Amino acid sequence: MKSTDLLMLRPMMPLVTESLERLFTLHRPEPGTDPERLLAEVGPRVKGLAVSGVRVDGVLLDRLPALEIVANFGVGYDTIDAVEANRRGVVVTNTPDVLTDEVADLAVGLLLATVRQIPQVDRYLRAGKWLEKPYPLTGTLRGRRVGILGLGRIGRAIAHRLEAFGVAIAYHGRRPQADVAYAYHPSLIDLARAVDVLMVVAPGGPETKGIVNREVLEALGPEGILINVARGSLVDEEALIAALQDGTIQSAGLDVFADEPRVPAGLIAQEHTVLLPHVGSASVHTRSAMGQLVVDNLVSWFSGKGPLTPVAETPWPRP
Ligand code: 8YV
Repeated sequence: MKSTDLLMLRPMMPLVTESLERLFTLHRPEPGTDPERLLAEVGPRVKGLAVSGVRVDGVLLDRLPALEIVANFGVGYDTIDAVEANRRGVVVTNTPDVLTDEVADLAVGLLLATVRQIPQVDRYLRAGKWLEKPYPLTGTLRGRRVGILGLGRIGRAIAHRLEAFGVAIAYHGRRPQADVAYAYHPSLIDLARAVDVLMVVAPGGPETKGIVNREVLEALGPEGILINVARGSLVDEEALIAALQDGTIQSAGLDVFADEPRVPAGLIAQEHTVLLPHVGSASVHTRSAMGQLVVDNLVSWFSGKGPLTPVAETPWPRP
């Protein structure tokens, strides 16, 4: 394996970089140098690509004719054209399961923080305002109906946690799931009408771009809370800003944005939003498990044992 050439175009966590350097011939651009030069030099012999947030499309794949596998750090792989990779016989892997509980915990925390205004209350105390008067009464989770957009692994883990909070749970996804008792809504707008909390946990990419639009926010209504821990691309941010400004919905808790790390000023200006810098999986424990799974996928592949966690578009064994 040591003679196998791997490429890492952007820095990844030390656990990944150090393991791959030990086991393979890892190529990385020197800090401050143009990755283009490295690509021209080693691209033709690179067999494995380790990525986090790097766009992998036909243009990049053209530069990597010997590529066999793309190992993505993250369960979401909307930055990778997996259909195109499959067409070229390149396997794509992601990091499912190891982050499910962490992201679900964060999602529930973000919901509680948003509905009970926990960050705002903290700011209130620090500003010394408690000495003047108590913080105003907040909204509540009591009696709420929660809709989950995308009942995949993370969506289910969120629903499972929310059962303990005694809230009604419903969902929308491509199809109803036989093994859950939650109410299924065949369209997102129906789900939004039926609930007052919408939790976005569906994959990003062209199919889901902007599906949480003005109509959906109107259907969610003036008591409505939007929570997004998936991808910013699912939400029409302009429509969301307008909906928060004019009271179409009550508030939003967002861990993800359309153009990270840039966050629209129109969202930052809203005191009733809770905004997090994409930290759903960002604990030492879980990021280490994700990094290890990136390494393990590459090791398994180059040991001839196939990928451990191939994505749906590049099934293994090949059909
Ligand atoms: C990643 C994520 O850690 O897994 C995903 O899809 O969004 C995060 O858990 C992040 O994309 C890596 O920076």
